[in-house]
Amino acid sequence: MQLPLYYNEEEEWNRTLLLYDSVLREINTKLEILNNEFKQTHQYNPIEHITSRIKSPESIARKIRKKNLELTVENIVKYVNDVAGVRIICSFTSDIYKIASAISNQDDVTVLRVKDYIATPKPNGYTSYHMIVSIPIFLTNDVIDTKVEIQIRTIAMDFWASLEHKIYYKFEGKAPAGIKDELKECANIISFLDEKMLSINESVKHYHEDFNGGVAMSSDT
Ligand code: 0O2
Repeated sequence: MQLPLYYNEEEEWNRTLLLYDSVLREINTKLEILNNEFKQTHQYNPIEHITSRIKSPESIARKIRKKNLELTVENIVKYVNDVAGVRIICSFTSDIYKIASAISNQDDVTVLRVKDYIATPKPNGYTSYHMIVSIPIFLTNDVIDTKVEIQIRTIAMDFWASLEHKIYYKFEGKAPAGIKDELKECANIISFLDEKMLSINESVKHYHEDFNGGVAMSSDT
């Protein structure tokens, strides 16, 4: 589907899409570099995988309608923060905050908004860390700050969100209370699993430190 924009806005929209495509490339490169650096320094990579997308025209139009706005390029750029979106799937909850701070600390990244649904989950149980950032895109004669939404979550959080999205979609947002309760219960189990996995990982790290320390000591003596 094409966005039903005014005919004279087509060229502007194509230029805007080029910016969104560019910002996804920029953020993906940044993440790849961070992951490689982490792998080299700590012998493990915090990022399991990354997906990115440009929001579908239907979804952009829906969001603009929900905000009671006219469908213009100006309104999309100003009010739809997640036209460009990247989702980072991490191993452990602690990785989420490490990655978020490594991104925020970069000089060319401006953090516009943070929604920490891990510290404060949504009432339905949804957890994830969301950031809206802007990154400058260098064109021939212009530098244009372009927004991208970054969602960071663990494998378990992603598992829940993907399935909840499918189930909820089937009910067109009007899932019966019983289903909602069961989904919430699953979210609690997911959160327990994440905590458990993190704690196992911490124990393994201590075990390694002790073991390596022990080896070093015994080779010293
Ligand atoms: P899609 O298809 O993922 O793009 P805003 O207009 O930015 O102020 P918004 O969009 O509600 O407000 O922002 P928020 O809260 O940061 O959440 C936006 C995105 O987070 C959603 O995008 C989903 O991807 C995800 N999300 C938020 N809540 C839920 C939830 O309860 N369940 C699931 N599965 N995902 C959620 P979109 O635009 O809905 O869809």
